[in-house]
Amino acid sequence: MRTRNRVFGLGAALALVTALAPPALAANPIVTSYYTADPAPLVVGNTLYVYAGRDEAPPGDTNFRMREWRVLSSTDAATWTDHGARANIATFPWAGADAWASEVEPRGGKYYWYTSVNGNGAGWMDIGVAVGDSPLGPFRDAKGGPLISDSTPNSSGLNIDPTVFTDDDGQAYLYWGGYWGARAAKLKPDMIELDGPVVTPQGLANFWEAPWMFKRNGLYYMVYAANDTNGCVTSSSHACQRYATATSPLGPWTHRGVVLDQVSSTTNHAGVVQFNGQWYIVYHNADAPGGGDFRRSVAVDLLHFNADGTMRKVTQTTTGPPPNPGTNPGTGTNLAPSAAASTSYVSAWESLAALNNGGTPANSADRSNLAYGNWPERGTQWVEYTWPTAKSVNRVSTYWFDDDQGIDLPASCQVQYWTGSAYAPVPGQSACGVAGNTSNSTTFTAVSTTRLRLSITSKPDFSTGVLEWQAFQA
Ligand code: FUB
Repeated sequence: MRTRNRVFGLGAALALVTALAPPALAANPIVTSYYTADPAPLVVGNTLYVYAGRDEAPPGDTNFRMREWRVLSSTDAATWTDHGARANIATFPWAGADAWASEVEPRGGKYYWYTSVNGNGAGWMDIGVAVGDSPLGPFRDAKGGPLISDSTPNSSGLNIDPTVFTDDDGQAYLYWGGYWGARAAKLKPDMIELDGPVVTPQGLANFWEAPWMFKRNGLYYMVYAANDTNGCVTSSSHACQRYATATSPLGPWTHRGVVLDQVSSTTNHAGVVQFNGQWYIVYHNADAPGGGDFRRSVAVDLLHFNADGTMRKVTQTTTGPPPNPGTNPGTGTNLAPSAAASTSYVSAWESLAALNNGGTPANSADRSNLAYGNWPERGTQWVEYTWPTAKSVNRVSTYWFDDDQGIDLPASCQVQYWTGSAYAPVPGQSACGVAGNTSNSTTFTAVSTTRLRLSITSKPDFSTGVLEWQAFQA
């Protein structure tokens, strides 16, 4: 255990540790190396997360083969980092198959992952809840059994496709359903129990499955899959996305029309989110090479509203949306996710992956998205990003780690770059800030380099650490 002010006599062996960042992906579909379905977007800080199932059906199979839920993230809605599977059927010991559509809802610093999963009890699909302390987990079963099952009074004919919405007053609502049976219920503040009866929402015309709820300018919106041939699809084996609005969260709903036409897969499942001031629709299709109805792929496109609050029909693209890094200080095109991180030293129980995993710390002691620390080393240590090709960089942002034990805020820092033959301070750099509980931005004259280094000098008797280090494209 580390203790502040304790003197440690360990040597300062220099260890080079390299953690390869996950691959960055771009354009639609946003992943083509495997198949993804049923996307659910979530914005946390300056990061857009997408939670999605994985289609594992071999070519020609006509069943869903789905065993895990995966996470992708982006800081510009155009370039994606794959965080792999973060939950699977085994997350729910009472379940046995069918990792279908899911959605994550934050509350009280925790992240609740509502999933469609085939329980081992009577009936078919259930809704389970996993919980984690960060958007990337780790996630564990939050309830020990289904939140919704066929034995839930007034449940849907197919208990799938949860969407959870939390209103401004803190009341959370669960909507779900398939086989034309939309259902809704309030959730208790613990997010794992219903607070009152299951109701049948009114006005969701031609509802088939896949509800997604959000609020904009005081108006509630429900986007959902429909499969009628009355302006929706050419054949009822396909689906479009219709939407309805309401002035209260449980309706009644007023149908407004089709927002997303049928896609290249028979199923059509979407989520809507605002990120960096722009609205997006995240959905799936069958457009990846070798794709099909059971080999689907997630896509992202722009979503536009008219002045009266109605939505314009989405233009489905293969390019995806343009990069939207935002305009707030601390945002921009962050090149860190595409870099490999290395360091002079990392403590065995801490992680270099913290540097560029897209975490948005709540404070300098928040290690919910991992923390890099170099205890028991003192003096000057460094962390570094390496890119396979030269990048033009003119700003970094550093969120320092302070565990109130052996790791403290540094005494000073300096940003350096590889000139091709040596490390040199980046030219014209502004003060390298060492404040806690905030992002410290350092600007400099743009350099073109394959390696950017943050040299960190500790206070006497302390080591140093970093929660997130961003490097921005010039
Ligand atoms: O992915 C399995 C099921 O297909 C989902 O739960 C539905 O929404 C449909 O996309």
